[in-house]
Amino acid sequence: MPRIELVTGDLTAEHVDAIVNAANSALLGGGGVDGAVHRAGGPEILAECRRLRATTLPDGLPTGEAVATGAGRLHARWVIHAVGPVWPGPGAEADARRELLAAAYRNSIAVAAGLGAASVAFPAISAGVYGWPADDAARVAIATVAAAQTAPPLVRFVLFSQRMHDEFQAAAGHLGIET
Ligand code: AR6
Repeated sequence: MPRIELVTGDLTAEHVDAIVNAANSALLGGGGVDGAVHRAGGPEILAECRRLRATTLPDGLPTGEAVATGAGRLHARWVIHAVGPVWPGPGAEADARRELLAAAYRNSIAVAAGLGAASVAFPAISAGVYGWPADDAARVAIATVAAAQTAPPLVRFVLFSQRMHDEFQAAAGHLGIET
């Protein structure tokens, strides 16, 4: 199990091997973390995303999957673009999509480990524009990362607000995971 750290702050200021971007299937930028990553990282990241779309991912990156690019001007070697699901509202569909949210974390961790990253920083995937409730998003994030078989030794969750940090702290406490 990786060491898990929870911090409040801006993901794009992280000094880690890999930064995970909460992207969308088009991989061509957007708001939230995605906008911040492309703004801070510069045009190289978008150029690489466009190349991926023109070659291996003509239909975009499916929800739950992850793919790496370089990190441009960010203090990282790679950006791992992951696509979380949109919150559908409570009910059966939420249960199905929760698995896709877990997959977004699992696949990002697998890509980071495959690259040989020693550290990876995550935002709270799906918990912004995609509307996933913060407590649920935090539980899925922490439980999935803690269960990862092969993971970088350090996983940092970089939460944008104290409230989100508190949710992650509570989830870790609930699951008995030290941070
Ligand atoms: N550092 C850390 N966390 C941040 C930052 C930042 N710089 N900026 C926002 N957050 P979101 P999603 C938090 O919306 O819900 C985009 O348009 C934010 O407060 O970035 O997966 C994409 O292109 C929230 O807690 O991602 C997609 O279309 C969390 O990061 C769509 O939004 C995730 O919010 C993806 O939506």
